[in-house]
Amino acid sequence: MKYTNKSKGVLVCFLLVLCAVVTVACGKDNQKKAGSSNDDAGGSKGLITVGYVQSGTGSAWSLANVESIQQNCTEENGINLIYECAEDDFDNQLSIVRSFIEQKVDLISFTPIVSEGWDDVLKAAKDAGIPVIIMDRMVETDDDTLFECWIGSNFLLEGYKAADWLIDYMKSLNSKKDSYNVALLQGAIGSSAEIGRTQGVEEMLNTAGNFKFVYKESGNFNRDGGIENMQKIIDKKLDIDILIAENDDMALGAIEVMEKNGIKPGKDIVIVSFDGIHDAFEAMINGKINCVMECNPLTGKLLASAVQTVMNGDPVSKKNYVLEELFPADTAADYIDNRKY
Ligand code: GYE
Repeated sequence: MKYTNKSKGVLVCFLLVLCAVVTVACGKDNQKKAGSSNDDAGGSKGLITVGYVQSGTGSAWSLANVESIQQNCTEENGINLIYECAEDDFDNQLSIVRSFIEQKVDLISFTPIVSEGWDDVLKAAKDAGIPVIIMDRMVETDDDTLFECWIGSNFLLEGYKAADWLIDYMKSLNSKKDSYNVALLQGAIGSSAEIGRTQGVEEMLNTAGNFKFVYKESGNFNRDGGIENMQKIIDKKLDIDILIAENDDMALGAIEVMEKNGIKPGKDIVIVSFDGIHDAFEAMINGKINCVMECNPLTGKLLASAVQTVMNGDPVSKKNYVLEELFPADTAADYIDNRKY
């Protein structure tokens, strides 16, 4: 069918680009210690002082991400990590980055809460001679000399893959309906994770033609957001066939509300979500989520390695995508025991 071929073509192109990028990813596993640490920031042991600010910790994914960064950016690996969390407040995040500049850390890293609005602070870091590594979400800037590299997920591809699975799955149900009502729970608006997933899902389902978005709101990537939005969907008496949640926490919140209202998640409403946290795998095994598109938070080792590469002055590829898989519910039991988050 026309839409399927077109959509799959886009998907294949992205997969090829992804493979190419991953093969050159993220420098070497460099064990050399860079001796140029900055004493003002407390790096007196010859360690590289890295100021890292996480966006927030409202999702199980972010907690796993923080843990991975803290476990890998260690003194043993030559790094003195100054960890901060911006609690999902963009102004707060900007001022934390500025304070890293004032402290004269050796390198700054952060997960941008939103993608726009970073140029000034990145210019200030550049003027101060402090290299920047961006993690997970991406910044929107015309000047990519403002940061050394980025390590994260291909959110657009995640959206395509999830929607591609959904199109095939809905076909396999052989329902008599000729159109499906979709509710989309977006992540934090303006974050590249939200922008990419929303675009991927919308593009592909709109091209398919038999999916209608009847509800589209942000649930801010957290459980309460899932609860509140599902309650609104019920209050508005929207008859939805499909819920797409841009992370598992929102899906799990929505599931709670469905169950309280006698709706069977995964059956009365098909549910697709993103991340792949342990609770989502359990929900898949219990038939409550139909498919999860993984987003890999275990990027701490890549960050530690990239820090060394950058501080050694070695070349590093600009964009480094992590590998991630799609898990339809019937595969969950095979993988749950090996999930690391
Ligand atoms: O999907 C979500 C988190 O930026 C990829 O942020 C990340 C997203 C992740 O809070 O759970």
